[in-house]
Amino acid sequence: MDVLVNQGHSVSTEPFDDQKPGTSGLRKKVARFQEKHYVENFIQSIFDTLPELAGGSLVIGGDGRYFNDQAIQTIIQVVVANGVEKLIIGKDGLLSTPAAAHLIRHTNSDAGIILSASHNPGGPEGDFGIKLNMKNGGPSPQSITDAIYENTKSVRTFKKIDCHSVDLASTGQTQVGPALVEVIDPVQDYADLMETQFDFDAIRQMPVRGIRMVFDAMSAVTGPYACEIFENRLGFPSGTVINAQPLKDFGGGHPDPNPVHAHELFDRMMSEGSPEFGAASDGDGDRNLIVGRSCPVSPSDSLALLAANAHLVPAFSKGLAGIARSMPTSSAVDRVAEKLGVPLHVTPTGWKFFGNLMDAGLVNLCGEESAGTGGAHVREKDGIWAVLFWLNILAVTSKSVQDIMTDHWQTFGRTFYQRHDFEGLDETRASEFFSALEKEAGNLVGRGVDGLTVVSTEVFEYKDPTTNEIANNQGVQLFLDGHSRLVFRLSGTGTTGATLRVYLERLETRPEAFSTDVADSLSGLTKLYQELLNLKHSLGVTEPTTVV
Ligand code: VG1
Ligand code: CO
Repeated sequence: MDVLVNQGHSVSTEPFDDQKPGTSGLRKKVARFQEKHYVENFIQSIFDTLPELAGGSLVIGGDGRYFNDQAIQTIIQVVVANGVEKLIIGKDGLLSTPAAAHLIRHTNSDAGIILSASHNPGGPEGDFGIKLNMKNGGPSPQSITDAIYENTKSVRTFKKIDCHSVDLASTGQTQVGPALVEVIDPVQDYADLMETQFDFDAIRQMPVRGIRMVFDAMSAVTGPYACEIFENRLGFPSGTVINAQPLKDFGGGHPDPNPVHAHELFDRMMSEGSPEFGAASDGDGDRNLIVGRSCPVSPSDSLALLAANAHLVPAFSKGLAGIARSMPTSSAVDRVAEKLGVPLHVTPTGWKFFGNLMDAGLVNLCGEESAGTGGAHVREKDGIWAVLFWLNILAVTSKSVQDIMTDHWQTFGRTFYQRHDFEGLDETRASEFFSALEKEAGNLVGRGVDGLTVVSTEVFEYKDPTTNEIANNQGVQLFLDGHSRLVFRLSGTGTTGATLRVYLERLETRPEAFSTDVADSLSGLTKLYQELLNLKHSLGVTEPTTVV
């Protein structure tokens, strides 16, 4: 059935001044996205930037949050009018970010539009977002997002067709004027890909041996993927996946897999008789949290551990080409790379900086302290992939999470790590504060408390080795004596006020100190940044709003 009512026509519009993509796409309050032409302007600006998408094929899907359905119907109208000939859309408009990335590659599509504000809350009062991914599956690089932003400032018309709503509730094909819309099962292809990456036979022995796991889908997009993979294909019993039904408002929570927001999982894993393995993902399925029985694993440690054990999984049967981490991610993985003799790259925050390195074959394992881990299989961070990576290692070593982490620390030392977020700051005040910090960081050399002294400082600048493009002002680093570091940056994903992130890390090499409480281990660094920054004076705050 053809749902077309009218061929494409041009509609006049006025530009919006706030359509600058941040760390991961354009992210705003739902109410902003609901304003007349807000979605249309942004999508048209994508086509004004990349006219070659006309005649091509696009993948579309989102994390199912409030406004997902309406946004997709609007996007269909604009992209078809702009000449896209084939649209591949997840059933019910659902696609996790890594599944969308895989579909782009698997179907040889030209790009993908992913609707998500990731770990930000959803619902009418919550957040919404649009991300553009490229032909390689990964996020559009900075040069493209910058060009799209330039176009949003001057867009005066957009193209659209008029059509009835396309039925996304069942799989199948629909003709929308000149374009073919194919609604597909969002899970199947992705689950098949996972079977090629890991030893499913070995993992299937875990439930047989009585090992239990719990996976918290946080009422977000990974529920259907997790049920298919962990319960149906790997044989973990029904009920292993909790909060499995994707909800438009994620049940009122933040779908952010950290100890604060995934407390249901945490409480379970810290209690007596807990399952042996726990994990969670975020709104759009690209993050992962790993927690053993009474043993949370910091994302930076997880990256290091996966790197050290990559040789155990089929995905890395050809070895590690190289590893990349974002700058604030701890240096735990650096020590693994050094021991393995594998090149290490340090990039700015955000997955878009990893894509070129993977395309060039320079790296095939990447990670961020914010619970993002991924390989070259999709060019995105991938929550379920990381969980399977862990399961595969546990299955073939028959070790517990606690034992495997302890063994790792014995070899490499333990890097204690925390992030302190100061949220809801006044934007002007925060950006003035940060500019001053960038200018004056050098003056902090020699300052210190309790034997911790600032040895050197750096405003992080990154030169992409494949394009020579420079990304500057990517955060301030203070290096301290004794393998400790403080990093400061402003978040690029929030929608209310500004967020200052402070990252703390300290290397501990004395085995008897490995079991120290993380906050205690970092108390000296905490005291140091509070003294150096004098946040009460500069930003009117003293304590972080979130510590993870
Ligand atoms: C945060 C994280 C960053 C991550 C980004 C997108 O960005 O720090 O590591 O890549 O979110 O993740 P920022 O600018 O707020 O610090 V997701 O799961 O939202 O796609
Ligand atoms: Co995410």
